[in-house]
Amino acid sequence: MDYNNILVEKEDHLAVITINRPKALNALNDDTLTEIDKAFTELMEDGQTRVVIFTGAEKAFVAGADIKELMEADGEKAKVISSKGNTLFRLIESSDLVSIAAVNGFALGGGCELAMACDIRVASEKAKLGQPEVNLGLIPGYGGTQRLTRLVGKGKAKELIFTADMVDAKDALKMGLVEKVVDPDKLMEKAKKMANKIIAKGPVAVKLAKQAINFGSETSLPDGIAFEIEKFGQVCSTEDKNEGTQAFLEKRAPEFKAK
Ligand code: DAK
Repeated sequence: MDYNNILVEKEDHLAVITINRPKALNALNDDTLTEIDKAFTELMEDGQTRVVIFTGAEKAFVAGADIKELMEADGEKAKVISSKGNTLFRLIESSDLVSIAAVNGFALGGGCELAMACDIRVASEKAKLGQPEVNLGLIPGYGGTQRLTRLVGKGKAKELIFTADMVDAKDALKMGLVEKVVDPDKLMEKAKKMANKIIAKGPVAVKLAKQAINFGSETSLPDGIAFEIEKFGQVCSTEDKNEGTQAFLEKRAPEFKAK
């Protein structure tokens, strides 16, 4: 499938989606959201992909929602764009696929929100992240007020959103906005290394662990623990659990079948 605003590469269980509108610093316009949605949905349904890396072409990851398009949108159109972006980001967050944001440069506004909807963020030393919407008289519209608060805490989220300050990768790491900072030339290599490490694990186990972490982060501890018990029971009735435990005892590498 050919796209105008993104590139999609597949290597076995790994896929890379590159947002590719470098002239607009990969800003997310309506067409780009449509293409990401289509590509991601296809990856969810192909029965092969397990990890998706999101990155951006050239100097930006994604510099936000497309400001030109936002400016021109009337109330009705704005509602459509808002609902579309939010639905897509929730799909990425709640999907059984693991998503890694390889943040190569500016991740601002909707770009930071896309990175935060991913499971894990690996940033280049050149990355700059932030939620600068108040500069435009807006507030974050793709989950930024919620996901940033959950990642970095209420005070830091308020500081970043109220001041519109960008943070560099080192500070983002310190506050828990990204999980790893790497040499810019090694960003994709490191992101793929992490992806392949995850791919080598029990696929059902990774999927259920993601579900449990997501569920627990949105509910009370007792409900989260109850959910974990449920998922633990589920994972213990898989062939992969038998293979994993047996392989350990036989001192060999497991051969997981995603069953
Ligand atoms: N949208 C459209 N074009 C953008 C853009 C963006 N977000 N960011 C950059 N560009 C374009 C620039 O206009 C410029 O285009 P030309 O002038 O060459 O035609 C080109 O990309 C290169 O940008 P610069 O010349 O500005 O590059 P610099 O290196 O000098 O500066 C920068 C890089 C990232 C600091 C700067 O471009 C910048 O400040 N960009 C805007 C960043 C920003 O404010 N992002 C947040 C966007 S607001 C909602 C849903 C979602 C949202 C809100 C509400 N609901 C539905 C209610 C989300 C909002 C946002 O994300």
